[in-house]
Amino acid sequence: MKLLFAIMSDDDAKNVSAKLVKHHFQVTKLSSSGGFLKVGNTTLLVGLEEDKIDKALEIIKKYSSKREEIIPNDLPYEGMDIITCPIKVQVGGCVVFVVDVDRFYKL
Ligand code: 2BA
Repeated sequence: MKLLFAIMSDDDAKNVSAKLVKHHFQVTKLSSSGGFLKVGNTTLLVGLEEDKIDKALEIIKKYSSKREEIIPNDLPYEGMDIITCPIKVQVGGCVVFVVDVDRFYKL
């Protein structure tokens, strides 16, 4: 058995967790925060058999990898109405550790 730790943004974690559960993975969500930025993130724990790792990684990658999104950006100009100027921002990104599980009990 393996244990997968996946650290990602809170927003992506909601989606990833729902998709993993839909594919019959068991998931535990932990509230965490990065030591460097000190910003909140989410760590998902997934206990799974080795032959399911690729499927879990595929789902995690699909819903949390780094991507660009266009967001509206309101620019107030003096004497004019607010102008909405969309900008590209980078969102998402996930760090994954896969470790061996020595023993697994449900007591
Ligand atoms: P990432 O490397 O994508 O890491 C995102 C978050 O994943 C980290 O948040 C941390 O919560 C976790 N993480 C990454 N690698 C880890 C590891 N080896 N062990 C345990 N947890 C790990 P933050 O610590 O807030 O870091 C946010 C971003 O700041 C990092 O993005 C990286 O681009 C940068 N960074 C982190 N530590 C740095 C450092 N010492 N010097 C320069 N940049 C750093």
